[in-house]
Amino acid sequence: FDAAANPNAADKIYRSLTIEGSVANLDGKPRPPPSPRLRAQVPASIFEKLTSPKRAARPHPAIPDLSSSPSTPAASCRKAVKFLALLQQPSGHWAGDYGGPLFLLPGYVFSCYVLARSFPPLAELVLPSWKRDAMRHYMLQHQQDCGGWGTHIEGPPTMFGTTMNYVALRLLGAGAGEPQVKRGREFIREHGGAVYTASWAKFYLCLLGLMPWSGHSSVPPEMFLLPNATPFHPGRMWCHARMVYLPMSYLYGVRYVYPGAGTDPLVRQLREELYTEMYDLIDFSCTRHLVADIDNYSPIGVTMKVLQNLLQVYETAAWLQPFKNFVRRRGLRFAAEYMKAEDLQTNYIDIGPVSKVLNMLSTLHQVQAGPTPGAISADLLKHVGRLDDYLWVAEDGMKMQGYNGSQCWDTSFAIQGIHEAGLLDEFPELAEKCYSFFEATQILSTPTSQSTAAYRFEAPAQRDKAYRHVSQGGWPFSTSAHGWPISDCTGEGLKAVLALHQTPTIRTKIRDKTISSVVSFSRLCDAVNVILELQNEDGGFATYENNRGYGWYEYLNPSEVFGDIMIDYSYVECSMASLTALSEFQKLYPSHRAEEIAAALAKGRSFIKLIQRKDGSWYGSWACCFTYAGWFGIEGLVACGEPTTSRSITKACSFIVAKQCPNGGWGEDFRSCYNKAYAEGGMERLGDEQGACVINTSWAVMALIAGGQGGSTEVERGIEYLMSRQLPTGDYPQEGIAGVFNRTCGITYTSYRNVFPIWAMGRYMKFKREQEAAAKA
Ligand code: LAN
Repeated sequence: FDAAANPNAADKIYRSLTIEGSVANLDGKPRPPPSPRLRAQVPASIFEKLTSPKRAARPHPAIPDLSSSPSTPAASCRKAVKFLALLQQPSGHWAGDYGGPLFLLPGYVFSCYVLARSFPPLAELVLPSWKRDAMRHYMLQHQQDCGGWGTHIEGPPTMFGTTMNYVALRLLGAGAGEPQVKRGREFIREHGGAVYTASWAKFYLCLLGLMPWSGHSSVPPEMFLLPNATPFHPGRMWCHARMVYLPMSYLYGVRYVYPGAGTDPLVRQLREELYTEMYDLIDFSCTRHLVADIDNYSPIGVTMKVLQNLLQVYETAAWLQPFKNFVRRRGLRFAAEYMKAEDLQTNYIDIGPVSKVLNMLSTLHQVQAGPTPGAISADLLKHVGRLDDYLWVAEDGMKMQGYNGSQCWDTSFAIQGIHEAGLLDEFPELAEKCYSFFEATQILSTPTSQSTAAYRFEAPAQRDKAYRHVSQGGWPFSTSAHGWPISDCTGEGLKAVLALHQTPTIRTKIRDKTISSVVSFSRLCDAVNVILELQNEDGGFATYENNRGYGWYEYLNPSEVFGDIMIDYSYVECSMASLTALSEFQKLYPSHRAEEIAAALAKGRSFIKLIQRKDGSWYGSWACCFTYAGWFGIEGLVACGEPTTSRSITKACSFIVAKQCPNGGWGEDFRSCYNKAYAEGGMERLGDEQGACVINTSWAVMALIAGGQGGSTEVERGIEYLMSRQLPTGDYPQEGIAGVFNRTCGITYTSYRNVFPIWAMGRYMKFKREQEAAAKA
């Protein structure tokens, strides 16, 4: 890394490195000496800056009062808000590292490598040397002692994670003889070679010319041409699975191989490095179903294997080819058009990081197969322009995030936490910036302006063509440019706006027209409409769309490494966020769609009870895990009118109480998500010595107070625990990975450690205020 030649990059990395460092300096204590590992890995020029005594001596002007150690929850909460306020971005949201998965950056590297090789003038844009170095740094940081990489940063090694990262490292310039690269290769070979990696990794190997397409099962784009009524039509799949298999089907359909593969010496070397036998001697048509045990979370069922074998006949039998070619052309045309619509609707961000890079490669293929293969198209450049949206630089290097950020989600929690603490008026600037963020982030119309004519979304028929749900009025997880609304993000966004509308400083500014852009009543109603439309038959709420398929689709899950990805299920989290928002809205606007909201709440209440486990717990799908879901379950039920004395709620509270650690905190291991059974005590290395951590403790405390147990000693001890874990700056330690998706992959939510303690303490203070008021009355 040549920092002198790349001052901007150096500065970017330097700033991200010092977010922690500068704050740590402020308590006046000398910083611990940097570890030899850091010293070895951080470029010397940056290292100097980081450790310079001049920097350590310079106090941050905005951080007040580092010496005081708060003795009450109110003081501790206020201090935490002050710290959080420092991290707010000028546009009103909180930005944070949304990394964790380790299979995303390699996909990014592969696509950019192919793009750069195809269009050398783009090379400096997509993979300049400073990015390559920062990415390599990240991969090397997360390699495990055994030589392998996990599917995510805290997971055990998998062939999926290892093959992806190994190949990416090599493409980024790491030499085959480097010790860490060697260890990675040994890991792959010890596990039988890359023929044992998971299917998604095989897909990338085929794209790069490191495996022939005969080694990959068929992903026919024709599946999109099936009548919509077909029970396993892709339009019924969970949108993330659909939008990943869409470009996969296109690239498989055209059998895309990186055009330079034949002449690239690296490809030749990798073909020898990745397998235990000589590449040319391997019969890849026999290795399609192979997968290492360490990857095989969702083994491919017999039904799917039979189907894949039948499809193989369809792909190869000579007598079928005229028919196949005929339908394939149509399938490919549909897939290309659908991808284009997605690109336009999301401003080339696309729904997620996997489809982003695969859509870009598909666009590249269209250019290469078009009349002027040497000309870079505008579409391609627009794709390139949105690549950086997914990148994040932190102390462990440059990574690809799980989304283009978690801006809206984090901000909606922050606002609700501060609101419940009764502190929004004390932070008027923060509140106003958040308000304009929510105003700007609400999705105002179903995306039309740039969409192709075929996919203009005004009419349901056109929406249906892209299998999309109504968007107008929803809030996204990240930004409005991304544009996919989500049930719970809409719910949390709506609650945040309602909280801001109740804040006197914001009310005054809206009345005096100092705030000019407001979330009008009709826009609130649009949000309510999105939520109501999203309620499933079972009374619950899924993520982006209604439930359109059946649980048995999982027998057709071809991914091996992920679980429960085939359809959009009803989740306790999405249900609670949607239902609490409806209930809050109804309290303020009792006459709008009153009967429908009441019916939705009643149905939602039955659903949440239905999915409660016998022991009183709920399984959490999107964060770790039973503690998270316990908060959602209890709060959701209460919002739907369930009395806190009901059996459901008392059982749920008892479950949580029973998990409290002796030191008053709560902690849950990531294995809970994977095994779907509460795993305690595994967090020692990431939480405190008893396995407790601040985020889980906050969720538990919030759940218990919502469940009517605010006066219990468990809650008091939880609050004391949170206070004891606060750092002198008002920050909290970053502990184990909190988020999860698809059962097996962890994902980092950096703001949780700041926001949830505020919310828990805020809720506790509110409880105390109400208790005192009741006593006086
Ligand atoms: C997310 C992030 C947000 C999350 C919540 C809103 C928190 C949740 O309550 C509902 C599900 C949702 C929207 C969610 C689903 C899965 C996502 C999109 C992610 C965890 C972010 C990344 C992940 C996506 C699937 C990663 C790409 C990987 C693939 C296997 C396609």
